[in-house]
Amino acid sequence: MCLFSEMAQFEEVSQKSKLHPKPEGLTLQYGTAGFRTHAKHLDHIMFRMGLLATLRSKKTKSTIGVMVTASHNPEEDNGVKLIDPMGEMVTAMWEGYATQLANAEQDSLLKELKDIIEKEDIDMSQTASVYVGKDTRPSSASLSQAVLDGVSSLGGKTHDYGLVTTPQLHYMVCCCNTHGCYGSPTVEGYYQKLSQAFLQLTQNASNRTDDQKRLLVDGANGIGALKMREMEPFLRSELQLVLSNDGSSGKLNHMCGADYVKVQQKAPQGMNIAVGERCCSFDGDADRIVYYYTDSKGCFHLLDGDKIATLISTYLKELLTQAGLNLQIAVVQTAYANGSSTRYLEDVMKVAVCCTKTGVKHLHHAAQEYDIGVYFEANGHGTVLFSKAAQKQIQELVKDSDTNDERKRAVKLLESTINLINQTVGDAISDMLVIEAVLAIRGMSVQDWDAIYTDLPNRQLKVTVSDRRVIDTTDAERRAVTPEGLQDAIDSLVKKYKSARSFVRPSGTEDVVRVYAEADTQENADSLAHEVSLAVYRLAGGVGDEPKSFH
Ligand code: NG1
Ligand code: ZN
Repeated sequence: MCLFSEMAQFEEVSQKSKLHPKPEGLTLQYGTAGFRTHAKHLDHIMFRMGLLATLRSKKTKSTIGVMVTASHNPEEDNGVKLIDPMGEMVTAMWEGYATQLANAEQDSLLKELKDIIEKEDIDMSQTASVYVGKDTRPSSASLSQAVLDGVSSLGGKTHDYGLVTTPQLHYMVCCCNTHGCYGSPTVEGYYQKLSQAFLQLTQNASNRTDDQKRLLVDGANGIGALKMREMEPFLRSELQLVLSNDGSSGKLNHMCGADYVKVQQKAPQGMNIAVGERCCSFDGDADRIVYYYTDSKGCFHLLDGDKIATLISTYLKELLTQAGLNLQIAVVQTAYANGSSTRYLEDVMKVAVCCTKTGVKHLHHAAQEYDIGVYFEANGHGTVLFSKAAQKQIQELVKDSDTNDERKRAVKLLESTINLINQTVGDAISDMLVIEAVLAIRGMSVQDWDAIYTDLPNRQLKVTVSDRRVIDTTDAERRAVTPEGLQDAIDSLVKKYKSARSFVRPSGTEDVVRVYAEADTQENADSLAHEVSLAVYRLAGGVGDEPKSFH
């Protein structure tokens, strides 16, 4: 590009950025899942993320995605996530650039932009393409317009997908950059790919009654509900959805959605649940899902990410055996995984289990190390990754005319399961269809699934300290290295209880220290969590009142 046109481009950025001014002094971090805060602070961030996505696109010579959403946060918040060429989350290096660009004061924006261009040696004459999507928040329309403005001010091309779920946008980006190999980059293409795979799988489940096909879905009053309505006709009544919290009256994520159900351990409001009925909840941008039901005694049963990982990995392992395929399967969890799930997977299922730091990008990376990597956070965000070699072996076996019927059936099921899974990122719609298909094929009720193992009672608490960075952890966040004495204190508290475990870590999304405890009874889990909270409060600079006991 000639110097003159490059200068003209920067002039355009400079002019346009004045329409999206940064409030002086405001600093934000690209956190665990992008920028996230009250929507009123985000206009400049969105414009600048449009700029950064354009640079990333020029650098990678691929289409990049920008999703405007704050997931499970309250409706007043918003946020933005960047999507890399294969549909995965943007790399750590570029997360750093995102923070750098977001926090540049108005008069140094161009300087920071040029700094990134220089460091990454970006050819500014390269074309750029950015896909943009948004959730249903009232603020999302103007914020996504700010992203589009950012891209066009640097001369990038945009495709505005409008209202889509986060995983749908990840899927589009992957489809585009793989030139259609992953599917066609349209919302309709997504529905077609997933529903076809789902219908193929459920053909293997005989005599399902309407009751078995019925599923109650809590859409968190968000984008997931809207997209399920669109997708429903593609499923040809093989799944009979009863949608509630569909956004027609209630507020996004308010007393509903996956995060509410997981943290409160109770059913969402706005849903009429009969005894034993199978229910699930999406979060606000439909990248997380949890299942649940209520028993005849009125007891609430949650089937979280750990139960989902167990169901799916058990099913896949069985198919691999039947297909006679020697592929290594592993489950990736975090320290928040219930101890019972880890024990069941390792001791009974003989599946390799690996533990990573909190945050899906860590799980995603770890899962890429195996032929088949099943990863889920306890909160219901997760998916399954199949290595290229594993997919090739499966596809070749499907075509092999020498295989017997049992092997053929198993390998065809594996092939359809791969097509049903959104491998780019955790996807509530895709995960839901996989779970429904597995339950149907294995003839299992939600109660049978729940009975695979019993969760250890657990409790999660938060402690406010003056600086949460004083806590440093190791061993996938399961042990605290600093402050001195904290880990010793936790160790001696844990010894007082049966089947107990506890750890603490600074949150990556809130200004708190999280405390997790599990033990043989709920009362013991609660006491242990409280005692560990007190240790954090005393040894890590607690502020405000001392943590209070539950009982
Ligand atoms: P932090 O705040 O770092 O614990 C939370 C969740 C993560 C992840 C991120 C991003 C828990 C205990 N933590 O992280 O699993 O989903 O938010 O949304 O659920
Ligand atoms: Zn989400």
